[in-house]
Amino acid sequence: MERELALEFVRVTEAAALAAAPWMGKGDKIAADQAAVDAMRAVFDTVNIKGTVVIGEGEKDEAPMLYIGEEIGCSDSPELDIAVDPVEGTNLVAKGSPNSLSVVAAAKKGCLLKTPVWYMKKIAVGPEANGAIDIEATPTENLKSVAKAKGKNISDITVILLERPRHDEMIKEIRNAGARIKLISDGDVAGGIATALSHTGVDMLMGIGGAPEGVLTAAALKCLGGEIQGKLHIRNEEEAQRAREMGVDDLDQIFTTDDLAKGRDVMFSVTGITNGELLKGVQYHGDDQVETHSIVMRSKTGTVRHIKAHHKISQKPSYFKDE
Ligand code: VTB
Ligand code: MG
Ligand code: MG
Repeated sequence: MERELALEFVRVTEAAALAAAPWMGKGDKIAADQAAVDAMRAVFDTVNIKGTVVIGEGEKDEAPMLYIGEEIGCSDSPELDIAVDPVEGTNLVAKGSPNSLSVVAAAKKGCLLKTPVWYMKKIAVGPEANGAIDIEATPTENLKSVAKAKGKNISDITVILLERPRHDEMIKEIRNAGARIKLISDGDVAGGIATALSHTGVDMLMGIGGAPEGVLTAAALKCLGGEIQGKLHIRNEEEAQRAREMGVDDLDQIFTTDDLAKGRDVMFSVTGITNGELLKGVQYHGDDQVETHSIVMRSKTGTVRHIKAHHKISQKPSYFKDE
């Protein structure tokens, strides 16, 4: 992938964030998502790639989405796999809660895992603890190993988890082990990326979240030098069947960062929608001035760019406006 594409992908996530942000706090997560999907699709259509959407993210929540298999971009090459989540955390936008993001990952064709089921058990860490996690081990064992790798006590480690009844046992064990916990209502992509950015104060992500979100997190962590391990969380025979049909012979397979996002050349762009510890959200300064905050990164070079942009909404196409 030409490096210039990184800037194009920032334009894509900026557009989706700018389209979703007017919906903050309006209680309508579908409208926020639809606005972001439309803007993302429109900007992708101006990018010189032959992209295929491998992750459109919306199935589980029956949300508006770019469709899996949808062709995007306006060129015959390069042929890329594209994974998107136009709004990761639609509830967060609807309520005005922190950490909603717009994200895009890109890699060479065939490199991003097409997730066969909706849920994935995950464990993720930043670069200092790369190599110190094992999804088959207990939370306590993982906490010990990550604390050691980071030169911390377990009591210094902060674990981020989705607040769900399915995590009750895990939460109990993490508390007993003495670590700190940050429970989130949605947004485990933000949680996964946070493990690799020291200013967030998050050391690990654990628990079961969306499988598409697992691939997106893997793409980001690959660029940041972190690690994720995932196992499909299969809830019934129908899902097991679907996974087998999509080529997963061993339903207990451990997916590594490289299995989820293959190859040396992965790009990832993320723009904040609502304010969060990862990124500031879209800021309205009046007088037609709107500010966005994004991070764009490439695994090939390991460059991580923080991009603050000022937009004049009146000079942009209509899909940026709250109509
Ligand atoms: C997570 C979270 C998403 O889904 O993946 C979660 O990151 C997992 O599913 O923002 P449940 O909500 O069903 O537990 C979201 O909350 C929504 O896609
Ligand atoms: Mg999502
Ligand atoms: Mg979404």
